Amino acid sequence: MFTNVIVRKPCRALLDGITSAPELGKPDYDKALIQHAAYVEALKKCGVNVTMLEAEEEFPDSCFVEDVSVITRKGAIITNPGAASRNKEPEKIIDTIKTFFTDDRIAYIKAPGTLEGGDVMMVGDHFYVGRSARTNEEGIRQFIEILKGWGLTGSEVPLEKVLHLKTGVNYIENNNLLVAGEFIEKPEFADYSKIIVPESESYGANCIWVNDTVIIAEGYPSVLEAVEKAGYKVLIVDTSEYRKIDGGLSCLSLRF
Ligand code: CIR
Repeated sequence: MFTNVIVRKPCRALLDGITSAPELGKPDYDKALIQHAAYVEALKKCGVNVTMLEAEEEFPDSCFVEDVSVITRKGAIITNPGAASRNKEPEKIIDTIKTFFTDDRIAYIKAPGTLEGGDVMMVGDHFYVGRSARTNEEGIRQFIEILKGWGLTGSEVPLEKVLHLKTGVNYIENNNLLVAGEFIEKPEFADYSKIIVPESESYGANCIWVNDTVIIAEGYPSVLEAVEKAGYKVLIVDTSEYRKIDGGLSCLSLRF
């Protein structure tokens, strides 16, 4: 069960967020704000308390709070993002994290280690960590070391194609995993009950489980059908403006 969610209002500089898909165009800021408000409403429907942080114009991608911290049931890890324009972004979340955790329950990934929360997938007390262009070997080593100190475990998953681990694989509890692309065949995930997302809907694989409801992105009918068939309540949120800068449902919040 999650009790708390942290989100950050998108800033106007969102239009300059990092993107691998410039052909999708720039986000429309007003539309992004409306979508963000709908996202927050959906989260509230799942029974969580939402902490909304102020927009941070200095960091175009700062609404993607998932990347700057990983929150476990034992403590929070402040990350060290591999993307240069995001590297100092975690400083902006520390004060908020401190309202939830004492200093001995807050750990930090330090250079030369890099890690972004989008590369971390929590399955109970185990954390899969994608080794990506943003998260390096040293970052993963530090992360797993911190987890061990808290009685939790972690393991590395190499990525070849996608930005972050959760771009292509997401755990929705009850042993169910949504998988797309390179994650469909990965041996690490062989024992899960897999919902295979077709290539044409791969963006839709980034769903979030929040207290027995799965929030999914608008416009991915086979994902919707499969998640409903698996027995979940579903809420749909349009994330079209975030998709333009490689963002999705999981990146927009910290859930704990
Ligand atoms: C970035 O490239 O860092 C942002 N434009 C998108 C971050 C998406 N975050 C995530 O998948 N956790």
